[in-house]
Amino acid sequence: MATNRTFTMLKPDAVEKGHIGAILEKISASGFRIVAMKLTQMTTADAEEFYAIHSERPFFPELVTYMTRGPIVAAILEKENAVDDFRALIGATNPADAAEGTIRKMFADSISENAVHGSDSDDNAAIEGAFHFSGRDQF
Ligand code: YYY
Ligand code: MG
Repeated sequence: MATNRTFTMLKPDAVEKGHIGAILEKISASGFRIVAMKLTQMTTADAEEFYAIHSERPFFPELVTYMTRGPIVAAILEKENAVDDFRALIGATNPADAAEGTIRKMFADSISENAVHGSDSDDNAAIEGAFHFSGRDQF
């Protein structure tokens, strides 16, 4: 499988709890190269657009409030089989269902505040990376 990219966010709960360093350490130790990264904060419009696919779901208002309440770390990661391997590293959406050793199992408390985002396809990785970074930020 060729080297490719995924997109991640360390979400507001992870940043608030001081887990940026520990999560980045685990990401790096798992073989991902950080291609682009920044601390930023999403506006309501940003979060509504980023999660537009979930706009009709009952948890959507809570999701937008959560994702905008404080800083996040946005990053583009590179590795062979990046999308699938990163989804495996973060674990199930609900940390209660996530395997031991996964980032959500280690750092998340609930399905609604689950510490980290990982793209679910190569197409969405490209869309989500472009949402947060300009062409000049990427190399
Ligand atoms: O891709 P992933 O983050 O694992 O889950 P999605 O089904 O795409 O949902 C996005 C986001 O929405 C999830 O990370 C938390 C939140 N959410 C929720 O609060 N309650 C749910 N029942 C499902 C998802
Ligand atoms: Mg998803």
